[in-house]
Amino acid sequence: LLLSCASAMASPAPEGIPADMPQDFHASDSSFDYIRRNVMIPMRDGKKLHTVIMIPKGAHGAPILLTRTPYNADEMVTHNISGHMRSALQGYDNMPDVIADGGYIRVIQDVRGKYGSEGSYVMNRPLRGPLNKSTVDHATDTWDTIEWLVHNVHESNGKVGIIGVSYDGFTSMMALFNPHPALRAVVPMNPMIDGWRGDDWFHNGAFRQQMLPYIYDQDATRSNTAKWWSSYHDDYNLYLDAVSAGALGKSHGMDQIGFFRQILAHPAYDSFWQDMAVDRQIAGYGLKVPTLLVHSLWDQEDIVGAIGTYYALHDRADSRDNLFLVMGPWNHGGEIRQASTMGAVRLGSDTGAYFRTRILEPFLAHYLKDDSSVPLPAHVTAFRSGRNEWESSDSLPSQACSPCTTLYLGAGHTLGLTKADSAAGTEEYVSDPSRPVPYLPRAIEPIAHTPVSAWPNWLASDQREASGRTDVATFTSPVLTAPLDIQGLPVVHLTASTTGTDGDFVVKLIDVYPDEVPEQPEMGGYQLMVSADILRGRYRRSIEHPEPIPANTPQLYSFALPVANHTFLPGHRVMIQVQSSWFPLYDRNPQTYVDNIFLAPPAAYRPAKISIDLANSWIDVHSTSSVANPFTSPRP
Ligand code: PG9
Repeated sequence: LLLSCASAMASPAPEGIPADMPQDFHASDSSFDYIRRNVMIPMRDGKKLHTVIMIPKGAHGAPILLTRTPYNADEMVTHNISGHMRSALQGYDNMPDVIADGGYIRVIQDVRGKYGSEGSYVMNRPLRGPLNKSTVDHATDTWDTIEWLVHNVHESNGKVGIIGVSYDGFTSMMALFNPHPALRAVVPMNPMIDGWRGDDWFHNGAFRQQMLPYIYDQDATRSNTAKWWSSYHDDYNLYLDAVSAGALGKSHGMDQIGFFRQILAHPAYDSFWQDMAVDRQIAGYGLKVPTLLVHSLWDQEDIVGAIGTYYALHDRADSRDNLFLVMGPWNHGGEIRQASTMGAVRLGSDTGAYFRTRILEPFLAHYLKDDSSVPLPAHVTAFRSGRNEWESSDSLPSQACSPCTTLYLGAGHTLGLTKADSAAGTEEYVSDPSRPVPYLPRAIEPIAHTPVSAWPNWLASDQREASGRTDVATFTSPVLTAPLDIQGLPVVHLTASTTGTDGDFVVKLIDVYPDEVPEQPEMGGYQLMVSADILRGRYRRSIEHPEPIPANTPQLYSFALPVANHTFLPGHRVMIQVQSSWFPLYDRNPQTYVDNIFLAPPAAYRPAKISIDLANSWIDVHSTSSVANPFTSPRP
């Protein structure tokens, strides 16, 4: 008897000595304030997805908050090993104050093909259709998961919310297609929606090459055991020496990775990207479940997703009641943390806590806790930077600029409300691909795309280094005497010629602080980007069908910048900067037209002289200022 008992407890001993490790170790959790279950949930195609379920002890009739992730479910709930659910939920994409204090059952699932889940991984796996001929996608996997949860988690009230940042915001969006009836609330935070137009992979056709390490780590192995390597301390040199993003990826063996091959094969906005764009898909489908989109105004990774989705839906009468949006002064995912500053900018209060307690918690309680008496937030809640105030309204202004203030580029590096005449001529600079404009000042910190670097806050970094370069054209307004309040999407109307046959145009709308800021001296003269983006010139007429730029011939480059909700305060100035590289975040444009920039040979990279036609260049901003001319109105 003794012998058989011992063999039941220990692992078999094929090597002649009993192993120390049991077959299946259970952490002792009698003192914990939660129960943790690790389950494999079967999907309709027979594959099982690894899912961690954290149930507050004694829970009864509690709602479920689900997150589906490619980032390791186990790790996300064991960041701090602790007997307290509040501490265990300190890891990535968790909010202990909302989830643990709110009494939710927390469920985190590895998406198929990642970490503990079976099946194969496909980056941003498309919905079933032209790009996915299988029987499963994230929509079916979510449906199957919720079906299992409501039948097997007896402590729940049968109501499920799905929530997550970025990729986990993308998987949250996917739950909206043929949603399970138990799905009652969806919260895509900084969701990855359109990888070509402005989320992680490209912005208007310019490739975000510092995503290569992400693709390598995520897509080479199931559990991210192969790690990106570099023999450079400074990414600027790494990417410059590699010549093109395609060459760098290939030198790392990335042509073994399916998604890298797809990127190389689809530099333009063809059907591959169009059919993957979730805003286009949801626009055709409608919003059937209450959804709170969360947007960060300084989102360095997915600055288009939430707003693109909002605009895709807000004209559909059947979707309006379910559509909620909050936008705040955050970087990517900043809303789930303490957020009383955005980089160097002080915000006057913890805007992350405001979002969680005033918007997210009531939204979740209203739909998930049988308590419809909790008042809902407004359909749109937006932080107004500059004034540092929250505003609420029924909707965002339409994408057409009305009422509109036009900021005209002028001679002598000026910016104003009067259109320059043809005598103003051109503003010129030489863009040299052998010395591209860095997106961060290199002398302060080598540019590295790692979480410890300046990356998370770079969109709010001081632009004065760039304004002093001869390859950046800078236009500055007079000092404001009244506030200039802007809202919505600024639209660039830039007319320029180049001596090359291709080229990029980066346009930045900047708030220049007064030379002296007594309450925060280091902000004196600070140049804060309020909205900025890049357009690859070959896509100026069609993002689907690129074409060369005729050399020395003025062309119109018109594109929308990311949404802003900002007040330029009296004493500040408005600045616009124009440049032709943003390196190494974006791959260099060789400035000589080649079919595929990923494969551009070294000889194609040539300097080009850019001439901006001042009489035909401006930015339209949707303005809510009460005064006609904030540069001349008497100071209030
Ligand atoms: N921005 C990241 C990402 C999302 C989707 C695809 C690729 C990258 C993220 O933070 O998850």
